[in-house]
Amino acid sequence: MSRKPDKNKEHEQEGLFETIPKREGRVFSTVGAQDQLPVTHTWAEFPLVGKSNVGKSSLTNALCNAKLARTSKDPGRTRMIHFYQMPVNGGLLVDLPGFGFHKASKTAARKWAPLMQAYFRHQFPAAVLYLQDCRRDFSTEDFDFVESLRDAADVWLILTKTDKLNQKEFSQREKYFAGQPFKQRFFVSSLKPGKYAWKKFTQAMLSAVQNSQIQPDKPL
Ligand SMILES: Nc1nc2c(ncn2[C@@H]2O[C@H](COP(=O)(O)OP(=O)(O)O)[C@@H](O)[C@H]2O)c(=O)[nH]1
Ligand SMILES: [Mg+2]
Repeated sequence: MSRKPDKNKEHEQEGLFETIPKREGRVFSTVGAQDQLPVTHTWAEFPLVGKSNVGKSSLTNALCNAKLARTSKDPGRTRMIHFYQMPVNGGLLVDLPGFGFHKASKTAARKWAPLMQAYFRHQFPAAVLYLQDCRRDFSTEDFDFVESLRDAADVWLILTKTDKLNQKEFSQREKYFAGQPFKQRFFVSSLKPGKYAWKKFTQAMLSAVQNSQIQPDKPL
């Protein structure tokens, strides 16, 4: 009797770090003001954007194979822009301050917003990683924010905390997000790197890093 292949099991069989070498990333720089933004022309840069607590720091750590970014149950802890060097040549992750629902004071929030705007004015991301908890629907606030990001770069939808879904919920959420306007969409879990669409996601990042290093003006 032949058994139907189990979709989630297939994902499980994907190697843990087939695409990202099992070396550790490292801190590249930490920036608290606009004039401290680093010059990164020779790097492919991936800013992580999303609400506080969505899993930006956890994803950074999972992609860097190291505990570099502070994760927290207390939303709104990241007040600076943190640049991390991925364990692949030329890839940078950028942990941006989370937006919305933070407990910090209004004054502090006003101070971070210009820093985020300055980031998108000065840097040229290979792709913006827009993180969304896979259990949550999009709000108008999310859509407005995504639309404003599209001017800066390609926006990839990264669905976090996929490990929280059972198989039935997983297919429901797949359907929901398939109806949303994103060219690239990946279900991931930072607790279980290697599962779900981890491999596709890391491969897409590696391709983007390689493409950004091809300089067409340069004679071969
Ligand atoms: N189950 C599960 N929890 C996660 C995952 N990613 C992050 N978390 C948890 O969500 C909380 C917020 O994560 P954090 O990375 O600090 O979010 P940030 O505010 O966007 O940087 C922490 O308690 C994490 O342990 C995931 O993939 N699966
Ligand atoms: Mg964080």
